[in-house]
Amino acid sequence: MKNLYQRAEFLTSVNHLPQLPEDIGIEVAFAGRSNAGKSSALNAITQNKRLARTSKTPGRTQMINLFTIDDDRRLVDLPGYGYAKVSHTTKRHWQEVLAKYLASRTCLRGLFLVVDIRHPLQALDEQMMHWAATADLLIHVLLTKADKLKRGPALDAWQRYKKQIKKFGPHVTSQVFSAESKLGVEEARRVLDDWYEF
Ligand SMILES: Nc1nc2c(ncn2[C@@H]2O[C@H](COP(=O)(O)OP(=O)(O)O)[C@@H](O)[C@H]2O)c(=O)[nH]1
Ligand SMILES: [Mg+2]
Repeated sequence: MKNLYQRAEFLTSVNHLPQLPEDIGIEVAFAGRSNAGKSSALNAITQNKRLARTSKTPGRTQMINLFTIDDDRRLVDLPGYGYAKVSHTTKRHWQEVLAKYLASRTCLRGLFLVVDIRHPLQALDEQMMHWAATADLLIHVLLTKADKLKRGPALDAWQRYKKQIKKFGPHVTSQVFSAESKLGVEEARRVLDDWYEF
């Protein structure tokens, strides 16, 4: 079957919410700590290595990047959080922008929370999930970099995450993923298909 996300194209980058495109159609946003693997996950899902820039230097994605799938559907790469080397002012700016975006964006259907499967869920991840749950958004947790673990430890980590994320509601889903090995890419696309009503 053809991958519908292959036709994703860069639309725009914005620093402030008023610069966003008109609030219509359906958006799905990817969030996570900087370096968690958001851009790589987007590239794997869209089968486009150059769609979202990936970096070995954490903290580089400091804008909201939007990609169109079609006239009514967009993917959103949110700025990574938790990067120690940015100023307090920058951190506060993005905290406010993320909170406001999740709370006020009407076309936002759901959040893909990208976490490194080797690390426990952190306070800022929980903060994002809390904001998303409060805004009645769908939440899917992508446990990425699973290629870094053997199958057993990866499944153990997934069980631990499931217990931790239960408190954000029974509708929160999660999966094991790897942009490197492409594990779980099809499953992630199926979740998107559902949210985008394809
Ligand atoms: N082994 C492995 N490395 C990954 C994976 N996803 C991302 N990375 C690496 O992790 C680093 C950060 O990835 P990036 O997608 O830029 O993270 P972002 O800051 O969340 O957008 C890069 O060096 C990627 O090559 C994965 O699934 N497996
Ligand atoms: Mg990125």
